Amino acid sequence: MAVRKTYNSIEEEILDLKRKRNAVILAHNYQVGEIQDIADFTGDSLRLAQEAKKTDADVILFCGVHFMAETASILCPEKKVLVPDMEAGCSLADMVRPGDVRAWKEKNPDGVVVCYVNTSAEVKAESDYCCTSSNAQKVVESIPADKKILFVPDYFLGTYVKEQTGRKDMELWRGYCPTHTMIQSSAIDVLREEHPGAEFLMHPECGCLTRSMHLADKILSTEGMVRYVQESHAKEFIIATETGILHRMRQQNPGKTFIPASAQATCTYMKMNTLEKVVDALEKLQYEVKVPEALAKRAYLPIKRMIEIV
Ligand code: CIZ
Repeated sequence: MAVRKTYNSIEEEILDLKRKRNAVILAHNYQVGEIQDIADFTGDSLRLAQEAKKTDADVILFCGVHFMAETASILCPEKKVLVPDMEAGCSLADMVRPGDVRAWKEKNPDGVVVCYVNTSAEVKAESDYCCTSSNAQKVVESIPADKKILFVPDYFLGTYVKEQTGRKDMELWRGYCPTHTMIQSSAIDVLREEHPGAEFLMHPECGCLTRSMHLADKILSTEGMVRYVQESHAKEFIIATETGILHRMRQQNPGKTFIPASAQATCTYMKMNTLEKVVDALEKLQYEVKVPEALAKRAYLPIKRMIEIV
C-alpha cells in the first residue's frame, strides 16, 4: 500500500502538488482569503485568463466560477484547465442562453451583440464583442454610432455604459447578479452618514446603481477598485461589491479601513471552492473544463476583438 506523505499544513501539501503537476493557481478577487493566499495570481477574470496564456505551466487550476475557466480554456486550448468544483457556476451568466441571443438577433438583424464576460462559451459564440466591467465603455465606444447595440446579460452594467457613452440605440437584457442585489441604497445612505470621510466605490453590477450611481465617488471593476484604493489618499472606503475583494485590499493597504456596503454580498458559487477541493483537484487532476474546438473558435472571436480594442 502506498504511504501517504504527511505535511505540516494543507498549504504545504498544495505547494508540493503544484510542483509535481507543474501547475499554476489562479484566484478570482471574490475567492475566500485562504485561496487568494496560495494563488500565484489573484485578479479579475480577464487578467487571470491572460496570465494563463502567458504561463508555461501544464495545468491551470482556476479558482473562480465556470465561465472564467471556460475563458481560460478558449484562450489556452493547449493547456489543461481545472476547477476545484464543477458546480461553481454564475447565476448572471445563466440568465441568458444562446437561443435567446439568436432570437434577439433575428428580431434585430443589424444589431451588434456585446456580451459581458459573465456568459457561457455558447453565448460568447453568438456575440460580436465581449467586454468586462473595466472595458465595457471602450468596447461600446469602438462600435460605429449608427449601429444598434444588444447588450447581454447584465442590465446594470448596460445601464451604466449607456449613461457614460450617451448611446441611445442600445437595448439591454434584463439579467442581474443576485449577489450584487444584496447591496441596497438605503444601507449605503446609512454607511455614508456613519463614515463621512470614506470614499464610496461601486461595482457597475450593483442593483442599486440606477438610484445610487450619482452618490458613488467611483464606479469601478474589481481590478479598478484594487488599484484605486492603493493610489487614493483616503483612509476609509465603502466597497460595494462581493466581499471577497476586501481580503486583498486589507492585505495590500494595512493602514486603511475597508467597509463592505453589505456583509451579505457573498457569492455562494465563488465560496464553493475550498483548500481541500484545491488539493483534490491537483491530486486527481479534476475537474477539467475544456471548450470543444469548434465552439472555442467561435467564442474566441468576440474576446479577440475586445483584447484588440483595449
Ligand atoms: O471580470 C471579472 O472578473 C468580473 C466578473 C468582475 C470585475 O469587475 O472584475
